[in-house]
Amino acid sequence: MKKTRILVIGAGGQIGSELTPALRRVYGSEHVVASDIKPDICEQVLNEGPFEILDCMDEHRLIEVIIKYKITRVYHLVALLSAVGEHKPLMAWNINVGSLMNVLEIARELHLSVFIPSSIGAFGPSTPKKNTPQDTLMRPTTIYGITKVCGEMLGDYYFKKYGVDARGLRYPGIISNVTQPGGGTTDYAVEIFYKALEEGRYTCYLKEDTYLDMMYMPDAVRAAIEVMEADPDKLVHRNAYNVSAMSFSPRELKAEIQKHIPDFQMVCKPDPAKQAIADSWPDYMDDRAARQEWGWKHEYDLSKMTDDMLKTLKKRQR
Ligand code: AKB
Repeated sequence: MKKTRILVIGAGGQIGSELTPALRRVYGSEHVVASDIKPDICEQVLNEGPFEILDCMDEHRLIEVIIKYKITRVYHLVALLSAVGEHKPLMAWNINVGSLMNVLEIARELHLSVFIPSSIGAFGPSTPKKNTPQDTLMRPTTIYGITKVCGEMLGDYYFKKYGVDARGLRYPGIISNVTQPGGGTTDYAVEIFYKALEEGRYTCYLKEDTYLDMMYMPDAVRAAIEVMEADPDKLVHRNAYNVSAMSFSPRELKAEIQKHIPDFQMVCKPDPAKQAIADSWPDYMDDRAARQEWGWKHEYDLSKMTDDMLKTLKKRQR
């Protein structure tokens, strides 16, 4: 069997910073090439295996890197997130869809498998909000969401038409303690931990009763590896599995943090643009397809995630 050699595009981003080291532990450091448009990224990613500066819009450079390292699988993690995308729609389209098209075209020619991350952002206000089904109405109202639906469909198209082994997940908001996200609607659930420890207070840009699906990074990383390793014969919904772990509101997250930091205070000053995006997304998804088709199982709930986030960030502050 051909050895798996992986290229991570966007290795310096929120997911890439933790997925790249995890992939290196599974497949061997020399078989996982990290790439990003800039070299000022997390040191572990930069130093513990091959790294290439790569602008994924540059298809010639993409081919060069793929051939140089005999790549067989690409993790395409580059994206402009939901809130920032609303200010830069053309850029969001070009980055989120244009770069994916480059990857899929090369995958078609060189027989690569591709991981395509989708998001709860692919859903819209007409989607059922609670227990959002795997197959349902998808009419997103953000440019980010439109690019995510498009990415899901491109994955299906390249699989059906050309046999490209493209697979993907609909990620909830991801909570992590290595690289902070930027420009997303769910970012509050990360910022709040830093502010709780640094200042003991946080001003939240969403209403306190806004429910959103969330996931802790160790689960997000494991899901990305497991779906790509899953038995292809068992996959029905290849390109966009709902994956859930926990759903909470800012009020519930505040209460959980207060169990560790009793003086922690939070006020909510909703930002109308971000609130409108959050209101158009599900409260929580039904992820039975992922559980049945490839054995998805989350490990972190709200209390386990909060405990680990605070412990890890506190250790790093010392
Ligand atoms: C965002 O908020 O834009 C992202 C996402 C849910 O896809 N974190």
